Amino acid sequence: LGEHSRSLLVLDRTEVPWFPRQAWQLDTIANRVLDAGVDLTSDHPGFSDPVYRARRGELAQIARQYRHGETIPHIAYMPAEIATWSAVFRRQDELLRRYACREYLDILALMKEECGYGPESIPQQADITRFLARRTDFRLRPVAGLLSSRDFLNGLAFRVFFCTQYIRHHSRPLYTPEPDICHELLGHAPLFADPDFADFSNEIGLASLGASDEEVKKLAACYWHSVEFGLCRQHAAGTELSQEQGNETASSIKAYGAGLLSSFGELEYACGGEEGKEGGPTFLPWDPEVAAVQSYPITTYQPVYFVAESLLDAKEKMRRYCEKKMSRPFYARYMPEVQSIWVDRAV
Ligand code: HBI
Ligand code: FE
Repeated sequence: LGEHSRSLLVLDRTEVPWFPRQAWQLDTIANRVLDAGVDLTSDHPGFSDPVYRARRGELAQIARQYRHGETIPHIAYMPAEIATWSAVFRRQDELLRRYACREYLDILALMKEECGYGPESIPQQADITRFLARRTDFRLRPVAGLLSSRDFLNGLAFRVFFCTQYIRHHSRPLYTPEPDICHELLGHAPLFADPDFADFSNEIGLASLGASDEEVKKLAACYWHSVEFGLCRQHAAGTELSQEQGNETASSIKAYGAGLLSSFGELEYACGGEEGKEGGPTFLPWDPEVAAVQSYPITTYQPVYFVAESLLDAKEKMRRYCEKKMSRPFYARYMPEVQSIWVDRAV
């Protein structure tokens, strides 16, 4: 288990890909970034800006030095970075009121009070982590860049979200080719304070431990169609009453996926149109079995969105899928008291 390479474990005479069983082992995973987070490609908006590149290097270094359990270091963001955040925050804040799910909006309001969310300054990961840990035992942890699907999802098994600390280039505040703090803090962080969403994320993470490459690919697709681009129905207050009376159900489709919540254009595209409109996206009911094999573009708006009945519905369907579909010969459970994975053999 001390090995850090991609070796195999033998569990119940079956070979299983290595996976972390204790939270400190996430330190190894966190530094296996696919792109160093600093080698920008020539089409990146910050490619020919030496100041931006140096800053990226600095933040990547802070992430690399971080060890599990430490307080996340305070980052002194520069005026140019704060200006970019402000532009994104102001624009998004207004749109979110119209298209984000209720759970997200309730939590965002709390985070404005308790975590320094607002247009004036960039919230600190340490403050967000304290907020999340108190509510759902979820945590953010700094990471220098993109991880493999397996490594990234393995973190969720420990209720840990690998979170970048840099911001997109100021020349294009509405565009980023990679996750940045606007995406992580506005898109992802708030919903980890929702118990159902937190458990949902944890569920995908646990299923990824020791899963086959093919299974990881399916889990990553489920993650994409939910945590990144998921929609859920929201029933207006008093709906139960009107349903009893046989009236039409007043429901609307709202966003809970981070890729939508942090994107100006796509949020409106996914939630602003009429369902079934010509030329608009396709909406399918949330079904992990279908989502697992539904292909997706990563550089354009999604042609297909999955709509859950609620965050609880999203979680329960995901749990059932994981119980039924994972081929590995054991159950994995997260034990929060000792921040370890309990492995139990299947019978
Ligand atoms: N790595 N750092 C980081 N952040 C992500 O959001 C991320 C990742 N690796 C893979 C990934 N997301 C997803 O697209 C899925 O493959 C899990
Ligand atoms: Fe994301």
